[in-house]
Amino acid sequence: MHVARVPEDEKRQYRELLLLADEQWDLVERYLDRGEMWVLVEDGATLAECVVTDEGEGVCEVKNLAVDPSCQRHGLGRTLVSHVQRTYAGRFARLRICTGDSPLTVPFYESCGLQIVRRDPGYFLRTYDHPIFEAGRQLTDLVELECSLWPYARPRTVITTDGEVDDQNSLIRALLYANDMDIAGIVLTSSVYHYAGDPARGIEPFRWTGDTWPYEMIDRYAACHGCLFVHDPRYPDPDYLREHTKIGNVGSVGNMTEETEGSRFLEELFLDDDPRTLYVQTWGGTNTTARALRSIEERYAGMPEWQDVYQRICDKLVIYLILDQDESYASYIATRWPDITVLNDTSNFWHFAYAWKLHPDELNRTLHADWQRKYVAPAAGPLAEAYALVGDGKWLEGELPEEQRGGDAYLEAHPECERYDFISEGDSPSFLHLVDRGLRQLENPTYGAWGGRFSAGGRNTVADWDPWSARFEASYTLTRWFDDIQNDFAARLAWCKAARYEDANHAPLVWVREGQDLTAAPGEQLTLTAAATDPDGDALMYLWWRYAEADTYAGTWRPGELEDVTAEGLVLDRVATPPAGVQPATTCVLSRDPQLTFDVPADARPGETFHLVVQVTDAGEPPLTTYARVIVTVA
Ligand SMILES: [Ca+2]
Ligand SMILES: [Ca+2]
Repeated sequence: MHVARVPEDEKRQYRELLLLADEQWDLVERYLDRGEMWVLVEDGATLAECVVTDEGEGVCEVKNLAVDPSCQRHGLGRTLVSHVQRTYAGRFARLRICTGDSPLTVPFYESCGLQIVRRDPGYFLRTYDHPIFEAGRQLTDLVELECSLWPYARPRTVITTDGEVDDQNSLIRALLYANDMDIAGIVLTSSVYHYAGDPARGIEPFRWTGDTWPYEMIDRYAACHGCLFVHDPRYPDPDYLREHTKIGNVGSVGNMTEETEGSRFLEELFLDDDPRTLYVQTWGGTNTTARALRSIEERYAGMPEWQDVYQRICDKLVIYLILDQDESYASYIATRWPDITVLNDTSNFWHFAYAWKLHPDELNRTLHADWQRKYVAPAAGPLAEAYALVGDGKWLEGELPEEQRGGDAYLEAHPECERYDFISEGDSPSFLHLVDRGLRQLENPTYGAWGGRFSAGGRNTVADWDPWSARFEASYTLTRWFDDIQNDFAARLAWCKAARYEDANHAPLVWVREGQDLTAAPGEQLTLTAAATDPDGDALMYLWWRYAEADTYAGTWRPGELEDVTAEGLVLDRVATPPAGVQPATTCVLSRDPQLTFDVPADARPGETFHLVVQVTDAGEPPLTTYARVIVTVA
């Protein structure tokens, strides 16, 4: 089952379905040509359709939504509404749906997140030339519902990268998520680990892998784009990505003395009038970002508009740091732009990087050679072919001999490694944080999701209970998701070669009938009902659990100060072990059914929260998981 756009000259082939939603053809004709039409297709049969129009002033409207009578009440209408919300979020601010005042449709649209904003009494009597009946009742009033599309907008982001082997792997994965993020650009930068050299200053290159590799990765993406587009029409055009890939300050560590193509590009992005948050992913040094900010400061400081420019940029940027890879953050950004929000991953990333082997097989099995060979084999397409694995024979131009993890010499020197083991994607948490699979982390990074969980101050100094090591670990806020993250990656690699939608797996769509922001009194019993559809019709497995570490309920023990785990002068993790006899607040499974009853503890205090997550995993290959998080606030 998939959603497809109907070509302009084929819209009238769906007359029967269109009339199901709007039974007077001359009224359908009023909007059909100016609308975009979408259909839900399974095995060549059209099961549902909708038409979306541009109503001006940032509003789009679903004018006509019909589900074939043979398959109503199976979540197909919801799939289409969800598709419209995600697809139009970047272009419109609000979604409007007008419908008859019917007990069938109004509660349905309300459960899709829309709210009644207006009623038009007598509309159906005035507009149609015959009485319209629905659910055995004659329709008289029109009900207008709306929702903001901002929550559905794809996060806007720019990637800055220093070109290490694991950056190259991260870019492959990032390109496979180019449908779920709005990638504003890719900028090459230097770091303490990698720089291109600067002959004028007598600086030799160090571990520099060149400046053509991002373009080569985009060429590979281009070779897959036709297939990827079948699986999600939001994958951007490869030419767009090429044009938005720039070379920044790469000559030396922390260099921000001169403007470059990359710094000028970032400067324009920071100053543009797109009101969305711009996530600046920092896979290397912050120096090109810092140069862009300095150029803005030099241009505006001392001018009347400076305070406005400063505030606008501080409100707009979120800099996601993977380690501090040069001095420019501390010496310039933190001092001159202290109000910019920073998400600072100072240690968790190591565990999706070179430290992944510290964990037991139960946790990291999807990083082992046998899993990689199965899903990331070169046969999986042009992007998988470029993905670097231990001992795979790849040689990275410019990199040091001892860092050539693709070579046999590396395997000999590292007997703990197996050929085709995962190498690293240490920078990927910076965009895994942006992948919204229902965990709501973009509302608040303390909630935790695929990019890990952060303190209120934006640092990875909070910990989750790791059942394998029986202690709280900051890294477990990231490693707990490994299987879901990796299976999702494998499915997208399969999309690269699957020319037909039905030839690959797609994740389920999940919602909770009672809503996702609930209030309850101490001692109250809540009943929650999860529902889901799978685009492939796969069987679904439900699991409700309480993400206790993300709660604010004070009734159970959680760690305060964490202890640093260090190796070779680097902080690898932050951990805590509860005192003997203390029962820590940890994740616990609550139900394996779609329905959950949850008793709010009697000692819960007003304002405290409970995070209840339902995860739904399909029976596809590889199995894919989507979540819905319900936050219960104590009244
Ligand atoms: Ca890097
Ligand atoms: Ca599926």
